[in-house]
Amino acid sequence: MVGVYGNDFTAPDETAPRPATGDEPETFRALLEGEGRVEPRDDLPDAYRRTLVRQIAQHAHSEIIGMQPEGNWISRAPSLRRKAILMAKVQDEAGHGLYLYAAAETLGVDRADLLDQLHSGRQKYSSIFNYPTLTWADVGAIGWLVDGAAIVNQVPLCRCSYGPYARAMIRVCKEESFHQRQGFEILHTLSHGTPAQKAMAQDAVDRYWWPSLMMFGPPDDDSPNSAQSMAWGIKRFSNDDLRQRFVDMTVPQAEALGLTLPDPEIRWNDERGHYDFGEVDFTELFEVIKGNGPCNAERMAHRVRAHEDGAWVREAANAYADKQAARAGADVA
Ligand code: FAQ
Repeated sequence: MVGVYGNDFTAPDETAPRPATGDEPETFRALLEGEGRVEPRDDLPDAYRRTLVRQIAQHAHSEIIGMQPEGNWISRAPSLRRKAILMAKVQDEAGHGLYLYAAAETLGVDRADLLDQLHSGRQKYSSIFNYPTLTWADVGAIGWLVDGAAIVNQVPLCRCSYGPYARAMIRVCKEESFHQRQGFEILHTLSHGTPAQKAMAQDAVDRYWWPSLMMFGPPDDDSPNSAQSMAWGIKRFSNDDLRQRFVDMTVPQAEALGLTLPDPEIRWNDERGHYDFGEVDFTELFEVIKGNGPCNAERMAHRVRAHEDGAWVREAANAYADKQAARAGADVA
């Protein structure tokens, strides 16, 4: 599929029949085998539902926590134009979180419970948002690399077997595509500016490159969920395949920016038809996931505080909804 995002995600194993996965309703298996969409009304195996809730909730939490690193720069953006664009981008991330919570709710869970699980550390969010944004160039690096990685990961999710998740991803990917270009444009401006601006851009890329590769998750051999999620058509490509895809897409873009990637082992491999690249330090990923990244505590404290500060809004919205329902009831009577 060459999509509107310019990404070609066709792979030889794409149409291979998916393995049957044990005790599943016949209708569910038939849907998967026919590349149909599974909808909330369908008879879903409980394990499929739980896997989707886990992934969609983690994805939603990532979008919401992901507002923090860039939100940190809204008041310090270098021009009104940059500020307006950044505010729109951060607002888009909030919107993505909301579509995703809504998609998770179609699986019978409650958004408030998902947030409780995030706040108590029982559900995860993406490791990438535990790194600090030290300079304005970091906003460019996040747009280019983090949104770039998100697009590579999420375009295949537009064809996820679960309908509400797949449909939510279509708009999310269109917006991420704009985000990626704005990050590229920030870095392009800096790398063609003064030597100090170019150095700032290079430093941001040096710090964000390896954590961006970690966004795709552990290596395939060490990914407990991948095989089942691929068999169910939730994930269409493995973590390592997507990581490679991201490297292949990004290396020429770095050249266009006039910036280098902090990996001396990157080189084109004619035989493989891909770029080779150095080893990712997955112990860092596991440490960050465990809560030991540079900003985990700060991100969670800010999120919990924002949630508590917003309690009055939720109470007011509930009171209003109750009043409307009571009025509607009275009208019917
Ligand atoms: N960070 O067996 P696998 C964005 C966990 S959105 C933290 O391979 P799976 C937009 C994983 O949950 C970014 N945890 O797991 C934006 C699992 O733990 P569990 C978020 C990670 O699910 C841009 C365990 O490790 N995107 O950036 C990470 O098959 C800019 C074992 O891993 C999504 O969530 C990690 N990097 O594959 C916003 C996309 N990697 O649950 C603001 C949807 C792995 O068993 C600004 N999600 N873990 O306890 C996915 O595609 C998948 O869930 C993966 C992980 C690929 C992330």
